Amino acid sequence: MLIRSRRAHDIATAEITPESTYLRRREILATALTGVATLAFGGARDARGATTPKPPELGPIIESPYSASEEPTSYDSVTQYNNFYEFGTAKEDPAVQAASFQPKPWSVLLKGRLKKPGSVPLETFLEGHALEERIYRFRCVETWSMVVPWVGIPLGDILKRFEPDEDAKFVEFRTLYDPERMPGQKRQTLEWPYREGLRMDEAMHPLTILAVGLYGRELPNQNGAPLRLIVPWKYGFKSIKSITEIRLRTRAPQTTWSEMAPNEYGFFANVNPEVDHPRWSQKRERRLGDFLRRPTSKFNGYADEVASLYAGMDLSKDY
Ligand SMILES: Nc1nc2c(c(=O)[nH]1)N[C@H]1C(S)=C(S)[C@@H](COP(=O)(O)O)O[C@H]1N2
Ligand SMILES: [Mo]
Repeated sequence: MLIRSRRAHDIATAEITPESTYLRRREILATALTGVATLAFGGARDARGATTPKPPELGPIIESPYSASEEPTSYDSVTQYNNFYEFGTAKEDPAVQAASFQPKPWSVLLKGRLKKPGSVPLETFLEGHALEERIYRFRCVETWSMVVPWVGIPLGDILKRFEPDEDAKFVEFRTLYDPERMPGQKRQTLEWPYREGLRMDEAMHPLTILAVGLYGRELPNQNGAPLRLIVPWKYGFKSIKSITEIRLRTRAPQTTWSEMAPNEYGFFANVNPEVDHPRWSQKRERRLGDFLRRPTSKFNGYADEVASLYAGMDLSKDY
């Protein structure tokens, strides 16, 4: 018990990078990016000097009407300031430690309360669906946010193909478990594999997508290649990366962060500036690249679309 709660505390603390450290890193980054070699490679140079080529461009993509109108955060910020504990716990780790990860071939196991379960190769899984670019606001539970041109497919469209039955009330997602390919899993920083969950109506909501790319290219490894969840009205930790298993369930699944620190992270994790995180306020956020903070909006600005899903619930209890 003691070990467990200490571990959860250490990790929860590691989730926040002090802003002074972060701002200093950005200065270093800005200096590194003036290097001509970086530009010649057409890739990004991270804070430790590693150069990673950009992933291949995706085929035809349609623009989504769900896109936000804000200015997107730079490609470099989106791909060099990440949370992905499978590749290290510091924000600049994944860009370096995931560089040699091979996300293909890949298949996703669909199981549970489905009439057509099975193991489906990524390509088959995506067949017949148009790729959409959706510029979404993305808010991490920590004090930072960004605006990302994700490329993906509505999760609901995909689930329908595998025919959920009437008892399907929740969806559970799991990340790949393979410590040889994901070295962070050799350490007990989290209970592996990373797990997340949505209620069925959240999963079927048209804002929820399975993302396979960003900025018109395949997903960089550090952002969850080859496919990850995006639920734009929830905190970033719901957006599980490198998914290998999707299971339809009757009851709510256990999720990684609410298991580690239940008083800090709940199942719903809707962006809610009115409810403080036990260790910091959630009233304001810093857009990556900005200097000043801005007020955080309820449901991350998507209240018109999703507030009705939670009618009658006390969102300070169901956080
Ligand atoms: N498998 C896995 N998925 C994950 C995480 C993780 O550590 N492992 N971190 C989560 C958290 S806390 C955040 S804020 C987002 C960050 O996504 P980004 O790196 O693309 O910005 O990924 C989420 N998905
Ligand atoms: Mo996060």
